[in-house]
Amino acid sequence: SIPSESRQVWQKFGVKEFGGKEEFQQEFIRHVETTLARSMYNCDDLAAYQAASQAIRDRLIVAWNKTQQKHTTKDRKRVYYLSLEFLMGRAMDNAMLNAGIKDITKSGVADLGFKIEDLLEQEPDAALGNGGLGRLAACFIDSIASTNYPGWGYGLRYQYGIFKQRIVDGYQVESPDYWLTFSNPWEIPRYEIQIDIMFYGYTRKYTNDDGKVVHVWEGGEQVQAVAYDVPVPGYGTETTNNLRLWASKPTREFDFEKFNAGDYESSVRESQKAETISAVLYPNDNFYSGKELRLKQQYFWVAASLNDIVRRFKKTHRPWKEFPDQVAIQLNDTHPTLAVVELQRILIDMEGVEWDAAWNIVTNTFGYTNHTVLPEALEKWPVPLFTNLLPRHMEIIYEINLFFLQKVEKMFPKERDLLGRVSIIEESSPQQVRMAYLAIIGSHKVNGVAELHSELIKTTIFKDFVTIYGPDKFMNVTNGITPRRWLHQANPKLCDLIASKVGSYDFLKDLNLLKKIEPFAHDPKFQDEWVTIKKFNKARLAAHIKQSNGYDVNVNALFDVQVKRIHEYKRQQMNIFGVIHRYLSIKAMTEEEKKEATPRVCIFGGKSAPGYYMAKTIIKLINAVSEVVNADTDVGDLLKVFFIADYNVSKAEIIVPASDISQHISTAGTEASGTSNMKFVLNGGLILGTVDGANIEITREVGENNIFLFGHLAESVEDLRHKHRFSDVPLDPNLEKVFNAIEIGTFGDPNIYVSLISSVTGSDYYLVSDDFQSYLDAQKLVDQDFKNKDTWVSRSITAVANMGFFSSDRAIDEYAESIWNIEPIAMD
Ligand code: 6GP
Repeated sequence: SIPSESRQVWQKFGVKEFGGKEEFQQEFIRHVETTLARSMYNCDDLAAYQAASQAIRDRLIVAWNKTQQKHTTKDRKRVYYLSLEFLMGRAMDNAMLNAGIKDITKSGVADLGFKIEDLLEQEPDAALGNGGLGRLAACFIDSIASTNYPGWGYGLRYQYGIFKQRIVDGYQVESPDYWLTFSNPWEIPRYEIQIDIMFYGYTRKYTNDDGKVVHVWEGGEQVQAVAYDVPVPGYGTETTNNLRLWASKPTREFDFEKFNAGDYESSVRESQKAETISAVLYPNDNFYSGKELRLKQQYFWVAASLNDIVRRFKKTHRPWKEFPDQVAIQLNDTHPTLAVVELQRILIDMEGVEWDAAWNIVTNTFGYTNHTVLPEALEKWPVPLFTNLLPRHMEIIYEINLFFLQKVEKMFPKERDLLGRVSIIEESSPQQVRMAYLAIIGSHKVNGVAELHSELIKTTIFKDFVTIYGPDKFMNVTNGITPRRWLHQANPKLCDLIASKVGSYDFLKDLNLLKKIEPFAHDPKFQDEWVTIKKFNKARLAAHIKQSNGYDVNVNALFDVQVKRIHEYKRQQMNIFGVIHRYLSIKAMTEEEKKEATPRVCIFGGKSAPGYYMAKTIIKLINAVSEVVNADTDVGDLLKVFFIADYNVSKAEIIVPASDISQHISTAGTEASGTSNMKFVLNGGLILGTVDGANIEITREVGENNIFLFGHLAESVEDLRHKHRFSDVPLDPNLEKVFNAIEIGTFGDPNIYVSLISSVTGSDYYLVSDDFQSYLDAQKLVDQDFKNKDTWVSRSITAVANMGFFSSDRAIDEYAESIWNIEPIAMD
């Protein structure tokens, strides 16, 4: 380390965070002229964005360094959030807000001839996730930093994030998202942190001099993991945590032997193969596809992260049994479940810890969050593939399973079927490793993400495990969202209005303070301002629609929004069928009736997995309906339909604040929580939704008068499905009219929609027909209620006032207290 006399020199010149506007400008120009090697004569918006973000990044790094030093000296327990997805969106606006330098940077760049809005637009989204699960991880790390908890995220640095979506001839077309074209100012490459990761090979065992059986895994393919650190600034605190993303690279650039033998091509092939591991995000949401490369990604990331965590722990020279006092690891769904096995392997094979002691450490370290009950999303890896890729891990899984099943057998000696049901190995052909079971067995707590969902996992997919472990291992932590991005960043005007009543911006840290606006729900002046802001946000979205879809929309119409991944269970098909029903009704109206009707703009957005045929058909139908309806002069302003292409985080920031109504209409029991439902209500939109996921808790908080609920309840779903399978259930008559319209070619070639229609007329797994009438009734109520402007706005205000519970800060406090057992460390 540095000798003490030299430390003074270090301290004298230690980098300080820039304070005022002029210091920011100095830094900005320094980065333009040196980092970018440009000048005021060739500094365009892109260069200005890069220079500004470099200046802000420097500031974050200073705070990051202080935080990490503090956390290391305090030597307290940390949490590590393992997620294969972090759907971060843009970083610059958030960094300015959280660091409290928005005003100085805004006016700082203005003096230099730039508009901050133009610079923000230059940044590509960090789109390293598919949907809910990935965006939740992003909200969570924001909250961990903002509430001063010591915690890191660990993920993969994909070169290609979620694909970009274009609509061609009504169909989704995917193109790659190479988001790293220009260097990424928000990451710090740590080329010195390189970790060797092995795949394949074989295992052998021998007895050492002490008579102990030693297992070795050797002879496999090696790649290297390189760390990239992304600073995560907390809001209104200096705490700046770390998100460490791993990239793969070859251990050797190429094979010299082959090279010298003239086989240049195959000598570089190996290096290309290694880089492939972290190259691309799998574009599936709520769906498991058993690709070997995906399992490789999982192990690569888990092994690198654990190596890092273990190395950090070893520096403290504590005994192994204290590992869970220093380290909590949260598994974001089953994707990181191999971490359970890897930690056991490190302890028993590398560190010589006894099996039982090691297993105790492992189970006290991990917590597992489940995000779905959909059967097609549950990960199961074929044993042959697994054994080939990770032979030693497979052996350890067999052992874990053996000990577990022995325990179960002892507890329930008479229940022979139970063993087969709870075994980690499914006895199919080929056998499969059930990752969720492994995650449960390897963790001390298992949680769902909303009350209903947490109940459902206990009574359905994980029922047997509740019998075995008792109910205390299973709990609920209802999801939340960060108010920094989803209120302040997305809706600064509403934020200012709220602050004028709350008396400060403290509600961005303590969202329960929103309650203070409730007394103004009927205050005409406050209502006026509220409405004006909603209109402004609608106009902002209208401008976007004009640019992307080429239409002018009436901002006085009711904006009805459904944006989320396209999935049959989320029922965008029901929404578009409802739109068709509305279109047919308008066509049948007299001029008098038309005057009474509420004008609507129906807005859709979302990506389909590239291989998901039914979801792609739904997108096509939405676009086909849009084309016909928008061109129909009979309809005029009464109905417009838009599909906004390439829905992502930064588009959500424009769309969410502009809704009057948003739809969260999954078949009851299928949407674990939903988080966009929270975002829309927080921004003053009301929900049209089913009794599912977090809609239920939102209803409880905002009051049932301030939400439009419809449809069958989760408890009836099984019976209804049964009826569809075993008897002839008549199709809903209104839906029948809709199908007739499609079938006679009203929206183009009807052949395209044959399978979509028969998914409903057949088994109707998602109960579209069963819920259709109730859906139309709820829509009718929405139309009527929207006409009454006064009550509508007071409901909107009341709903926002009661959204405090849905801050991700609250969710993180619950995890910290009941699962991680960690405490905040204040930065003074
Ligand atoms: C999603 C759930 O579908 C959504 O309801 C929830 O809000 C979100 O997770 C966050 O908890 N699940 C996924 O995106 C997924 O892929 C495996 O689960």
